[in-house]
Amino acid sequence: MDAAAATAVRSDSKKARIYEGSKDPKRAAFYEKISQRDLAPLWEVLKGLVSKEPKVICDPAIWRFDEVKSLVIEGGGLLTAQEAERRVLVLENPALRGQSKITNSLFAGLQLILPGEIAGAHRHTASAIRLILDGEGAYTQVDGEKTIMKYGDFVLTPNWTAHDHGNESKVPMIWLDVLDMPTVNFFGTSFSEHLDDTVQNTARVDNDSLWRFGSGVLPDGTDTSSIQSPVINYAYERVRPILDRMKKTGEPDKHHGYRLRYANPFNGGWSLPTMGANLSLLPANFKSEAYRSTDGTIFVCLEGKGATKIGNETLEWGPRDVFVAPTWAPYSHAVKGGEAVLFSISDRPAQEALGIWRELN
Ligand code: GTQ
Repeated sequence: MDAAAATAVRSDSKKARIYEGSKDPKRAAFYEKISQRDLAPLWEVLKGLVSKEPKVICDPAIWRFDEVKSLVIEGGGLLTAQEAERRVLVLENPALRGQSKITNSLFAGLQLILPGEIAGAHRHTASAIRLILDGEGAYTQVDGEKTIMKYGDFVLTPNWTAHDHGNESKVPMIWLDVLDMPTVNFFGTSFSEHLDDTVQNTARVDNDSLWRFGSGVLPDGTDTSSIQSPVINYAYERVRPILDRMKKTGEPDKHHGYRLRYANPFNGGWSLPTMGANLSLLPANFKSEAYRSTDGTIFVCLEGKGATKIGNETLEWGPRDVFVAPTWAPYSHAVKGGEAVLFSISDRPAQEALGIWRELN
């Protein structure tokens, strides 16, 4: 196409009208002219691009388990896990409907596996975590390691690991999936593939990785260079008592209570490079001081009851409820009655790796 033809095509397109609204006719004409060459005036948009403080499209929101469980189960009557590949109801941030995002960088959903069902093996560049919320006894297999999942377990399927799920128990199982898909897609780096066998050839015994790497030792020959944790299931029954030990021996942090971090045992870093998770014990009637950070955070209540004020909104939560605090929104928790346990996850490791994470306390 010669230059004149290209200009003609472009002047037909909507792009040419972007800055038509400029009040100054000379500027408007200039914008129109440069638009023909796919150019635009930075000065019209600079304040939005380099804002004084984070400006994100993301609302505080809560999904109360008791209200959504019946809908998750109802979805189970519409199609099989196999048909769906992953039968998940997406937790869509109300400000980001239709984008499959709970925050700007993360996806979350509630996955259902009915007794006898299998969600076949696949792998993708997006990393996933599961937090088990309802039922007991279904498994996830990750690169040949099978783990049976129970309430509160934190299960990893890191980037490009083969994974499938199956339910050999007698009850439906529901868990929270959190994936970094929006992050991976932001970079345009999504790859995936289906794997032939629906069930992987399990070469390793159940919870092999926790046994190998969860006791402060390293078997000879272990390659410890991985930036993703080798532990597939941080079992709640092993992690939860650590919070009680912290409570017996120290004071709660004014923002986060007694909090631990799910770590990569090879290097003490986060369990995944794109998503970081914590578990907090908030003592009875604890009121946290307001806190804000640049990582929009997904919380899940595992025990107890309370309310979290996020900006001007207060969200009341109880066990299995999922709620989200947007980037840089100040939040504070108030426990109602006995102690509460909150799981949380965000994109903090990714922001830290890029040197852009900030907090204010
Ligand atoms: O279990 O592999 O919620 O691939 C979304 C995409 C779960 C999974 C989701 C997935 C999975």
